Amino acid sequence: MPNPSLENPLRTIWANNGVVINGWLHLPSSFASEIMAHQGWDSLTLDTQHGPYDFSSAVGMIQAIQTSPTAVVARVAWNDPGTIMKYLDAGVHAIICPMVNTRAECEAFIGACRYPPRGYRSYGPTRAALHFGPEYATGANDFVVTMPMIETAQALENLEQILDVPGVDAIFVGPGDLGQALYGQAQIDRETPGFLLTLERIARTARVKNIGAGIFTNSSAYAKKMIEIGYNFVTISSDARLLASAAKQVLNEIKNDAGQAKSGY
Ligand code: 3PY
Ligand code: MG
Repeated sequence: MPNPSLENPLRTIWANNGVVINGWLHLPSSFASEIMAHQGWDSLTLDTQHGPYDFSSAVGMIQAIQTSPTAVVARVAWNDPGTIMKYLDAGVHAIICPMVNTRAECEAFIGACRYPPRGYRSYGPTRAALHFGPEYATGANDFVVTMPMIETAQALENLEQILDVPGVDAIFVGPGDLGQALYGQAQIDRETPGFLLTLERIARTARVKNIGAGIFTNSSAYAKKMIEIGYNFVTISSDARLLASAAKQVLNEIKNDAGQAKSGY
């Protein structure tokens, strides 16, 4: 489904004060990604940091998602310009970058996503220009959405400086790593009151600066709570978890059992 208008659905939803509902992909399968893409998610994120797949599988997943109108996001494995640029050239709409802790790290991330003079992205939009059309390179700086992750104690300390880097479109909170840093234990959908206040403060700080706020959750109930406290990009669960929980549910029903689904993270 080529998109010659170079309209990024994330920007359109945010411009209309909406919330992006994002799915998360851990299964190294273009068919699984294609199935997810046709369920109505606004965007799907390839978690290339923790998903067990390589770049060529990821390209197949991007192609499969782009048989639908769903936007594609890559969560890169690290703040590495070469990898960020490869995913952009492969045709993703947005990059989520883990572990951005300082203003300088954020500047390096944003610069990798923008062509000169706004950054230092190297020219070569192989698949991106095929999919989005020949005007891709001229429009890319305004098209690509950048999302540095806030998921360490240092990033919390430097929140204002990170948010003030020109070109940051939204931050993305990693509650697992942030909980590990603050409480010594990773936990998604944490209800600790102090943690909820921290999440609220992060969203408020971003929204005051007209920057989006994203977060990972494991349930629609927690995602709704995050929307209420100001998040406008919510991830819910993952393809692996959804598969495991649906399989476990039918097995529990037929066996009259109450076993818990197992899916790893
Ligand atoms: C985290 O929770 O730390 C993430 O990176 C998102 O799952
Ligand atoms: Mg993390």
